[in-house]
Amino acid sequence: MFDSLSERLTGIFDSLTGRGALSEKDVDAALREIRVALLEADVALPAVKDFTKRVREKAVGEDVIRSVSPGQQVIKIVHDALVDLLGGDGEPEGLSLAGEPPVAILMAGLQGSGKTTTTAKLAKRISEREKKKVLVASLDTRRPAAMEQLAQMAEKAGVNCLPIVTGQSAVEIAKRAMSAGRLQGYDVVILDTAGRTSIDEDMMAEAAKIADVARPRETLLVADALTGQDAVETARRFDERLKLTGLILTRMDGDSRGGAALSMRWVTGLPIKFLGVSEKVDGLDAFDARRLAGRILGRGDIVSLVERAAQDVDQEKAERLARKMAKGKFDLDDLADQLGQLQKMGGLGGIMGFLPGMNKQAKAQMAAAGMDDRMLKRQAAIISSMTREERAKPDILKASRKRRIAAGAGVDVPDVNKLLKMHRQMADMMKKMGKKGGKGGFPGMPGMGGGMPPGGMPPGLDQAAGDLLKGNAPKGASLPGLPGSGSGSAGGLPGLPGGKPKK
Ligand SMILES: Nc1nc2c(ncn2[C@@H]2O[C@H](COP(=O)(O)OP(=O)(O)O)[C@@H](O)[C@H]2O)c(=O)[nH]1
Ligand SMILES: [Mg+2]
Repeated sequence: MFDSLSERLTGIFDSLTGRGALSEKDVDAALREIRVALLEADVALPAVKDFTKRVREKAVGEDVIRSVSPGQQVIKIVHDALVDLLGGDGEPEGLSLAGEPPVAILMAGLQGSGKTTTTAKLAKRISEREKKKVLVASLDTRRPAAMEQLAQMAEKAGVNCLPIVTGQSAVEIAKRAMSAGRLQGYDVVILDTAGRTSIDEDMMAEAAKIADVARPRETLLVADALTGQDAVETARRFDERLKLTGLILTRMDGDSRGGAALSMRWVTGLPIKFLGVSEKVDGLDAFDARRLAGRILGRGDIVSLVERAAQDVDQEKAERLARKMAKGKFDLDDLADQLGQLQKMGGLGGIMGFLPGMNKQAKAQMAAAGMDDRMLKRQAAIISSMTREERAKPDILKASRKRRIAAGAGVDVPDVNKLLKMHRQMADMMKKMGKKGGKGGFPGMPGMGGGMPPGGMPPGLDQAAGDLLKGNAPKGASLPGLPGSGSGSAGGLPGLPGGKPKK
């Protein structure tokens, strides 16, 4: 999702990051690129204009000029503006189902947008999470198999479907559904309507009549995330006629360019309530503006990663580790601490999601290299299967001990060897760096650098991640975009093939 847009924006921000100060000219240059990227992602022009204007107002200002790292600041501004545009930071708006039952939910949208599928998904969600009794009804009299389709999906979702009576009009079915809902004690009735391939007056008139009969508490426009510039027009037309209360974007699992979500939200001001993420009945996610903005930007929320890192790093531990390292000591307990820290921060997956340039390809490479959270857990398990003495002096680990440890951790001896090798390499490097002296200050260990170098990773992360990557990445696999591994680090990071972030 959003890959083209996110990669584009990542490229733009890479050129901003790390520069001393941002002039108005810099901001305008960045905004031009953002504009093109958004347009290419099929965001509607007026939405693009509005968005870039907002960003410019905030970016060209004292805050940015005075801040330590203007590039980061602009990223944060763009990110916040995106979050804002997508509906803000608060709790995602759920469905409003209060009132005298049965409460009706009307599903509207073009044909093939995913109304029927989403009807079943919503029914499942409401009956399971809110413990409500849900009835679904198909008002699609146009397609012969449509009613049968909903009946089948309702069964999968574990909810009841209004029995099919042939020959009734959509409005008649709506009436029947509401009275069945009343008589049979349903809390919620979801009405799945017929769409058209394009907006026409017939469809709108029918939907409006259904709304009159059912008085829906929620009228949700279901739209395919793959629709491009049409999204604005569709949303506007439906909104004019139907008093929509929310949007649902489907096929977010697909190759969506993301423009539709932005434009529809922008033109209607309606909350995006859910995202459809698969064809299955459980493929419905609550909408989360921050998460989506992070994905659009492709660099996640660097700011919150930094905050999280600061929170989670145990200062005392970090200082103790720093002292040990200065003496050239880094034992397996220290490594276990580092692994634990990585895990606390959301595991590798969580961290990678935050890093710029981690596109699909890089993620696939990582997966191929076995770089996943299972590996982190496995490594932690290996260390915890060692005695205290073994952890302090890994040199005493001979074959029989390794076999015992492997059995204890549920891994094979080569896994133990791999971990020991990784530790040795880390320890060697640290010794080297310790000898180089200086006042700490090299990036890589928690608490040493004190703050994050512009464009770099939070302290501790790059080192740990770099070394974790080492010895696991297949030959030739390049992992673009791990910042902080570039020119700045004393001693470099042997673990990262192609150390500089990919441009
Ligand atoms: N991958 C994916 N497919 C979906 C999603 N929602 C719906 N579909 C598929 O889109 C097609 C049309 O969906 P349907 O519910 O029949 O659309 P309707 O004409 O609006 O009722 C079906 O093949 C669905 O399985 C989704 O979130 N992800
Ligand atoms: Mg349908």
